[in-house]
Amino acid sequence: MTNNKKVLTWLDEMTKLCQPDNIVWIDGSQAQLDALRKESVESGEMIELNQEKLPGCYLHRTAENDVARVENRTFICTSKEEDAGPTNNWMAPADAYAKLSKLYDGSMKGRTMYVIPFIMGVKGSPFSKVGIELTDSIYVVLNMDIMTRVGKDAIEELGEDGDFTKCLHAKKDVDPEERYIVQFPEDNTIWSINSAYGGNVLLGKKCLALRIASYLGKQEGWMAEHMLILGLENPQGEVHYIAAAFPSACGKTNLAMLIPPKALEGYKVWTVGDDIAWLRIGEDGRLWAMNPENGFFGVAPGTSEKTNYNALATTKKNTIFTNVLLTDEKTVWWEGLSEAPAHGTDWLGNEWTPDSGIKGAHPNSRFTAPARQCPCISSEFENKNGVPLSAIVFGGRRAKTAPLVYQSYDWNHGVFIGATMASETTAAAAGAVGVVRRDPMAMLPFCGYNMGDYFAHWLEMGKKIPNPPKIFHVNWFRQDENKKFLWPGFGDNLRVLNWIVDRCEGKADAVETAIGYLPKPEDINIDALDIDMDTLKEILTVDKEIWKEELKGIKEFFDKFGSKLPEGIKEQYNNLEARLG
Ligand code: GTP
Ligand code: SPV
Ligand code: MN
Repeated sequence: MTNNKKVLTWLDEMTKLCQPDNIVWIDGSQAQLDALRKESVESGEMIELNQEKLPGCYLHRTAENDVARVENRTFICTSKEEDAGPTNNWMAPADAYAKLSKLYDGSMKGRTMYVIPFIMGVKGSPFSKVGIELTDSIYVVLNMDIMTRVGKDAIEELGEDGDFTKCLHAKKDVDPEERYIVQFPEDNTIWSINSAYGGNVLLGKKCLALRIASYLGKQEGWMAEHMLILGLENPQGEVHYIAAAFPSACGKTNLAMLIPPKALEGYKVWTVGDDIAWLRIGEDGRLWAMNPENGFFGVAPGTSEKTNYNALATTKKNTIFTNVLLTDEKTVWWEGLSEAPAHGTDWLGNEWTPDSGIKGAHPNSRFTAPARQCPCISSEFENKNGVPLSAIVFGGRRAKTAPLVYQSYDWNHGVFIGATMASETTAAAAGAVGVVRRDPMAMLPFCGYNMGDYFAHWLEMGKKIPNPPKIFHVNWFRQDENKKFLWPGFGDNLRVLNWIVDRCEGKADAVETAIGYLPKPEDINIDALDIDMDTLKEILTVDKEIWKEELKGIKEFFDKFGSKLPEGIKEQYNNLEARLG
């Protein structure tokens, strides 16, 4: 398919290592993909769903031990350990290559190696990046086809001499003890082995578009962020673009596809992206965002017609479901979708009833769906330059501490707010759920270099953007004593976005507090909402004692970075400490 010598040399080397029986280039044609779908159904790797109700849809079950990203087995391999930093696992590149080469050695004997050329970004955009993933999994091929732009287009984009990210994946025996997700930023290389779960194996996504891309962005003067991008259109037809970083399973897909409540008729939200944003300074001096992905790899549980109609509509055709419940009529179900079916097959493949006492779908079960099928996809989704940002929003799950919304004093203070983000952990990564951890800019698991240098890069970017977006923080997850959410969330989050846009336009007032600008309660529209003024006031209060405790956690986290913590961040810390008194 290509004469690019770099590709051919690398392919030759990897073939010698993995020793597949066959090599198949993915050209992106429907005929080829159809044949692969058929093959995967025949082998049992995928289950064909009810083609009348869910045309082009399939179900895949992963191994029980392989249902989420594995952060403790994810490595950043830079020559110097300090370049990976205190928040990443590190191995010396030579050691990692040696260790993993042994695992890959002969791993594809008796199997087919698929060669998937793909583009992250729109073809022909100066901001796009090409990758090639080698894999022995058809599930990976079919998911990459949805999530990225695969085949001939990518080969053309690459050209005779272009550079690309070298991605190698082998499913091997899915052994959790020998599972590795390894990034070599200095070599533009990713090696993944012994997993078959999305985030660990769809190497264009977190591995390339965040870990490798964040490293490239630092060198090249741009940013790769774990952010959704949405366009908020007001009744006058004006659109403001907002990018928002929330940790995994904290509401990006939901916010990106928000449907306005009845009380706010005339507003409309357009989806540009739901997970990753690449940010660059435009010729007009604003910060522009583009979504490098071509599909959504979304959390299934909790997705319903009521909470996220648009996501659900997106998954009605050409979608791959991973680890959801299979109903007796070969459709899919998960907790939070609707009333439970009386009988079905759970994500482990066992017979299930609502009385089984276990969940029918895994809490991190997912759908992979083409972005273009989304009813509210933005007209700018394929714009080669992306969209200009009015606001950047950070957020997380905090039962107490963080108020519903607040605005930073300026860019540097906004970077500090991002750097001090914390959130309760979710099922998107292996490990305990519900534990508060620091997750700066929602990038803790995805920053491809020293996070201290990453903070410095954010501060540097601020100096170079003549007309930067305003920076905010939101928390949809404040709880009362009975752990009930105090804010209705979902579509009603638009009420908060409206205050944000009004602030960007200089239309709304604010109260100056120790942590930033907060809305006056009466400036948040709660028309026709089942929430009283007292509750709203409660979620808009800043408890100085809780925040003084918070400072301790922040300090402890920052201390890890030693001399890598930028002065600009220390200064912000000192300012906050002083304001809290
Ligand atoms: P990743 O794909 O892992 O990056 O996740 P995400 O950030 O896109 O999260 P997503 O939108 O899929 O939401 C994850 C879970 O949070 C789902 O179960 C949602 O139903 C729930 N959720 C989303 N928005 C809200 C909200 O405003 N309030 C409440 N209470 N729950 C929400
Ligand atoms: C996340 O965990 O933030 C995801 C899912 O978007 S995964 O692709 O598995 O990382
Ligand atoms: Mn994500």
